[in-house]
Amino acid sequence: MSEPTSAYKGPERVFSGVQPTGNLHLGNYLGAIRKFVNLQHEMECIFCVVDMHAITMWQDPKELRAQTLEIAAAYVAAGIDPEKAIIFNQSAVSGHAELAWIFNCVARMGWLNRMTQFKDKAGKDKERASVGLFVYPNLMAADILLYKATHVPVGDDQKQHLELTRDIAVKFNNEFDVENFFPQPEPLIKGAGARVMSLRDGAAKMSKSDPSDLSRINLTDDPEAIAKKIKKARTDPEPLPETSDELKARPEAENLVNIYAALAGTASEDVLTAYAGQGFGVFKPALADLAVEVLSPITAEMRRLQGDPAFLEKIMTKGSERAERIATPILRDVKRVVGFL
Ligand code: AQP
Repeated sequence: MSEPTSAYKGPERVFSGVQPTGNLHLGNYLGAIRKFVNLQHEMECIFCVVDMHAITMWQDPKELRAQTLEIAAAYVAAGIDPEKAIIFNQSAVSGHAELAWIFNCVARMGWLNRMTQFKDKAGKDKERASVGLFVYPNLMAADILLYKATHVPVGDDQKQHLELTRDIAVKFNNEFDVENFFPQPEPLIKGAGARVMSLRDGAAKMSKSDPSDLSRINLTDDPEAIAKKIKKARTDPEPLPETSDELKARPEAENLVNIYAALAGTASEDVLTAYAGQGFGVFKPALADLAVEVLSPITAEMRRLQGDPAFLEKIMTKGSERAERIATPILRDVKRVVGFL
């Protein structure tokens, strides 16, 4: 486990979240949720369904509620033990919003102007984007630092936001002259699943909001859908090479090899050792079998849990009470440091 780089002496704690914006996919699973499952055995973990982040883009209220429960179901179905790790939804703990406001006053416009995700999501018409979408990274910093989390498992796309969180922590500590009050949280990004790309375009990340359902494997897909999407995945006519270096100019092929490696828990080199010289006619069915083997039990358990919303709501209520107990004294200290009466 990598160490947070500051001299922070508080307890080690993990925080991460997933937005309830629908179409939970293989990238969310390999880049984030699967890491959560492993980390719960190593340190105290807080896993959030970040519904306040979700509304930075329009969400239908009824769907938002259903999708919030879907993420909770995915967490538990993937193997997170709600008795051990804390599972809750962000809006249930008001400290997230309170600390985000303070960070809105710590972070600089110039820092946020550099955030590539805002540029991607706002698109060409930035004037029509919500203010919330612009200050999203400050809320993310608040999510993490409200619990003084030291480790944050995320996919590669969140690297820049994590750097901003660290900058906010440092600026707060320096400006208010409270050395090591906030830790500088360490991103946990590395690994074969850190950047799962679209099945239709090796240059774009697999994403919930991609209009093409063929671009992603959803955690709700049945085995037939998974096999069909992998069969239709864009590739090239060349057989698989012997080394990863030879895949560099073949992003779609590289993506499928990386997905196989991540699902199998092995290195891309090992996948190439097994499949070098084979074409996609052989590799794709093997990948589909593996994806079905790993994902089907999770999908089935998700469906079962979604049939019992009262159970999921109970987990979240208990989780939010546990989260609140950690956050309350930290937020009280923050307010004292800032000078609020
Ligand atoms: N393609 C990906 N590969 C690896 N990790 C990924 N993550 C997302 N996409 C990939 C990681 O999943 C976690 C939860 O993501 P999120 O729900 O907070 O939102 P996001 O990053 O905006 O994910 P999407 O699916 O791509 O949504 P849209 O389409 O709305 O942008 C994070 O840890 C993220 O890094």
